[in-house]
Amino acid sequence: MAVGNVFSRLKDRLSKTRSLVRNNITKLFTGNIPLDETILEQLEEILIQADVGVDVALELIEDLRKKFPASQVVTAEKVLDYLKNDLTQRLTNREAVDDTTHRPHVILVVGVNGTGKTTSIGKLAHLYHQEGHSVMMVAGDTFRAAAVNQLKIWSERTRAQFMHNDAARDPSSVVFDALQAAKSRGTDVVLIDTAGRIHTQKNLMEELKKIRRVVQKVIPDAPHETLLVIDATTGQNALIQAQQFSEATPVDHLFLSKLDGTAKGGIAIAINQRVSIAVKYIGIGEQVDDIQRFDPAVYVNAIFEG
Ligand SMILES: Nc1nc2c(ncn2[C@@H]2O[C@H](COP(=O)(O)OP(=O)(O)OP(=O)(O)O)[C@@H](O)[C@H]2O)c(=O)[nH]1
Ligand SMILES: [Mg+2]
Repeated sequence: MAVGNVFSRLKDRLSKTRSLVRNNITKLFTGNIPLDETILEQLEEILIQADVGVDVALELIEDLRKKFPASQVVTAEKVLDYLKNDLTQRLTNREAVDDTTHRPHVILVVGVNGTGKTTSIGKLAHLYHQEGHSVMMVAGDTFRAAAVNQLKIWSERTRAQFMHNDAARDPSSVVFDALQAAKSRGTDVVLIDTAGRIHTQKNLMEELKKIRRVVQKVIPDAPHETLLVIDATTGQNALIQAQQFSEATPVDHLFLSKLDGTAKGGIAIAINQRVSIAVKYIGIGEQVDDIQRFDPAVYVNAIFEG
């Protein structure tokens, strides 16, 4: 897809966050309003509602206060433009590693229940397939019977190899078999689905450790990437989840899902500011191609630009 299309699609999918930010700020400034304390407070409220985080919102407001004297009449576009540039300067560009030199390149997908792990695996398979890689999906969620079938459907949609074991209660055995098969077949990318879990569930976190050990038994330097999927619609909870989960188990990158369904899209910015792990991908819908690489500056533009 051409870059321009990607950007307009992102703008479109972020429309809930965009309209919260742009429409409300535009409304504030109808009729040549000076940027006084009342307006600044309302601006702060809008930014907090969009989940950019309280500290980021306060800093932005402080910058606005310094930049524009209280008596000065400003337009909404001027304020939006200032916020966009100010935020862009604050963004941290964390390099998300993109190394697919291993064969197979093993990606372990983890996260809390219902955040979008299985769906995101479908999208990743599509992405890798488009780049010419052969892909294998591994049904490591042996908790729910429906989970295996859900992944199978995604494998059919994306023409990915599919590995499962209906008899296995322990995901490690499926993972072991799958990786051996991937090695002997020369598969490029292996995506391992896992059951949803909360970082405080000791047994389930132990299970993840065991999966990692088994992966390493077959391929010593794997998993090459552990992706934590977090649900943007949970707002500030998503940020807390990212912090707590990554303290409990190794995580390389974040996949921030469901940004299309929320006005809390500022959470991507809050995460960029507060979490040391990079958001690598964003999910912007339920279809196979509703995935984009996360570029913080492009993202801020998509929210603030007219
Ligand atoms: N709108 C929207 N919906 C999404 C996105 N990603 C996932 N979903 C939806 O979120 C719901 C849960 O997705 P799953 O992929 O099943 O989540 P999961 O993390 O695998 O769930 P468990 O395996 O039960 O822990 C489904 O209805 C998906 O269609 C997204 O980017 N946008
Ligand atoms: Mg799942």
